[in-house]
Amino acid sequence: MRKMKKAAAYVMAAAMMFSMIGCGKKNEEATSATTATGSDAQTTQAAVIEDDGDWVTTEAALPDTRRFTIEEGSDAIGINFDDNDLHGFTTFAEGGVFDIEAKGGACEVNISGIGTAEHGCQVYFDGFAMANGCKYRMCFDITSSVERMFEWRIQLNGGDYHAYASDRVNIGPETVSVDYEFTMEETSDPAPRLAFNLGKYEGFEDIGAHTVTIDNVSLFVVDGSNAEVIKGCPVPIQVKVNQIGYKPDDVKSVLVTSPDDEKFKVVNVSTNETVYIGTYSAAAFDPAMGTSVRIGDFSEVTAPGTYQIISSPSGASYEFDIGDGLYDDIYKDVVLMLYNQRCGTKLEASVSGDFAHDACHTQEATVYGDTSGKTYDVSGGWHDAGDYGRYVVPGAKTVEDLFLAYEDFDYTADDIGIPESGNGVPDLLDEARYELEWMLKMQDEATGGVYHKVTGLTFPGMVLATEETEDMVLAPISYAATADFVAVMAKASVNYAQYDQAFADTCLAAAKKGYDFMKANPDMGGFKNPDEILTGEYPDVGLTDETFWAAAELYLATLDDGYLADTKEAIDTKYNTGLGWAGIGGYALYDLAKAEGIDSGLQSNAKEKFLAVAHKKLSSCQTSHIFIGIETYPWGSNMVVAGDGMYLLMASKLEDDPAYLEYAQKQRDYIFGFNGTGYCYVTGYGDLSPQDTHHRPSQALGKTMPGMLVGGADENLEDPYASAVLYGKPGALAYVDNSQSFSCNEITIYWNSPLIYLMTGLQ
Ligand code: 9MR
Ligand code: ZN
Repeated sequence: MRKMKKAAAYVMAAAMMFSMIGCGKKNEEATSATTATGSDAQTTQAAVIEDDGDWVTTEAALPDTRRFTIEEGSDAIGINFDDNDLHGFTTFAEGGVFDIEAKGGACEVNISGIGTAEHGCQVYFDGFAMANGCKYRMCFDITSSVERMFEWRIQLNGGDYHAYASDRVNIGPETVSVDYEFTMEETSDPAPRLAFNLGKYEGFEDIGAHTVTIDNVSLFVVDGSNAEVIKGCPVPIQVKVNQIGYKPDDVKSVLVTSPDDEKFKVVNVSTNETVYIGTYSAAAFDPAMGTSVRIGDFSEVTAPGTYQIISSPSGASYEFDIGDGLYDDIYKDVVLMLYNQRCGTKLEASVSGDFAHDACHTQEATVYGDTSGKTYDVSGGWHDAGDYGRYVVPGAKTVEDLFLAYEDFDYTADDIGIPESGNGVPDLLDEARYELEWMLKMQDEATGGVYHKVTGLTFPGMVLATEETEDMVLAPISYAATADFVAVMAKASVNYAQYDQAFADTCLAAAKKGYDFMKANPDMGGFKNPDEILTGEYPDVGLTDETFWAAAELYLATLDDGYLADTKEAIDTKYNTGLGWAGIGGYALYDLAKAEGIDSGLQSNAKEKFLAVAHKKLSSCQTSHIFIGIETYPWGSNMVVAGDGMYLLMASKLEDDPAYLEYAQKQRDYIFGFNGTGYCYVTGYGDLSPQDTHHRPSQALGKTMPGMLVGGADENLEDPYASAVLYGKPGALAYVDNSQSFSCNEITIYWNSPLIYLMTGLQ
């Protein structure tokens, strides 16, 4: 396997390399004979072949979809509200009570409460760019029905939200015309935010209801002569492969996102010799890619080595390997990522390197809305994602994925490198137990219900975990958290029994107690953040799958008739059959389908239902131009792709069809570079991988933690940075490697976990 290398000018290098390969080079030695595993590789396939010499490679050029150019004497923002339209002006609140309206040719802000911070009432505008070296003039007119002070800012829209330019201004009934000239000294920003902070300032008490009117907002380019050209997203490489590599016997495909390439060759990088020439499939237009794509097959190349595809005329792919054991290092890092996300404990430098830290978030938490002052120890568990919240719902999904990887592949490795390695318990179970011990603390002793999450009231700045010292708050008990808790605790009682019977008993008792809570509260509905809690919500209104999963796992753990009856009833209701954090019915179906010695009608019903979904997924993969199950790209699309790969592997356990394995590998290939953007979506690996993730430890330290799977393409452009730089991109290309883009470039425990399952199964 190959760790990340410096991405060079591959296309050019490839073109030069070709001239070195030259025509008519003699077929000297074969690059390799058969593979070490004794696969059926044939010497002829790996042999150097005659190059036909007819190769043209030009630099790929996709249209530049940048939205913003700097034109001297023009407005980067120019809005006068004369048409009574807000033109994208909108609000953010932290405790503030207010609204905005375009009225009388201006933007009117009606405030009845200023909230708890300067940005307690914020009016903002996104959708412009700021270029380094450019001289701007910020102008607007403003009045307020009462005398007050406020601050306007043009700020980084993420991270520490620091201002590029700002000023505090006293306003009142008389119109104030702000006119402020400045030069953008910092790195160009394609997606800053203009904010009017009309909230609470120190020494500034609530001033009662008032109206602020904003008009004639202009950010004028005074002098653009030194302005840097703002770069859009890099042009994706046209020729895409799995950058980590293939096992000798894998079906191997290359994707070219251009209709013009007819043929490609596979070149051994260390010898510069061509080992295979292939022709592409016919061009097919792929709407999600926004272009025609062609597929080349080079499965015949089986000899271990490092290769590159040269495609005519689109150029070269990144390098990739063929061989065994290519995934050993990346697998470890993908698993260790969970260790690195551990909360409430010291992270050892021997495991975490630069990401080691002392125990974080050890402060006791209060229950939201409880004024008694009672606090609870809910330390432990994994940080969910780029934020430090600990949420039961996605935590349970992660634990289940680890359980399945352990169960389905009998994966008992005890040497992954966590502190528990070598303790005689499989590391995947040790890692899962870290979350389970925390989840046990999240159960309310009195009722058996489970608190939805523990976080601060708001997300912290981009600080280290030990620096989030805000009060911890337990969000209300939710039905989804309780049901997910029940399911994984019930399963834990089975999986840990042979290692620690006492722990297994604790888990089962907790599961039963949680189930009683569910029975007593069937109509709780989905979780909603209380007004003051602004951290991740994980809302889910469809709870039939959660009910089903909880009952099924309790039945499997106990074979009790009561749980059996509930499971039988639940399995025939309508529910989501996914493997997500919200739709989880697939887990229930699968665990029943693969179980032995259970009610046979239930088992076959589950198997039939699970396989029906798997058949659909398989056929979506088979009809997809790029062999993947998804057609649309939601937030966290990489989780769905990894999850589809997982689904296919699970199906292969229930039904014999080699296509399952082949297409599970295709989902893997997508994750590692066989995709629209050409990114290997796991940090630290491949030639092109995310380097600027939305992940507080990485941002605070200025380096990227390895082994993290990012969310990936999100066609809905769900953050301001993405909407600025990805505007107009087709869904499969809607990805940007920037920490401000939390909808593309965040990481989570439950995006890594299906990848852990997939990689465990494919190794
Ligand atoms: O992964 C979640 C995604 O499916 C949702 O669309 C999104 C918005 O609700 O939230 C994502 O989860 C985030 C969570 O709310 C807070 N921690 C970071 C998660 C990943 O972005
Ligand atoms: Zn922590």
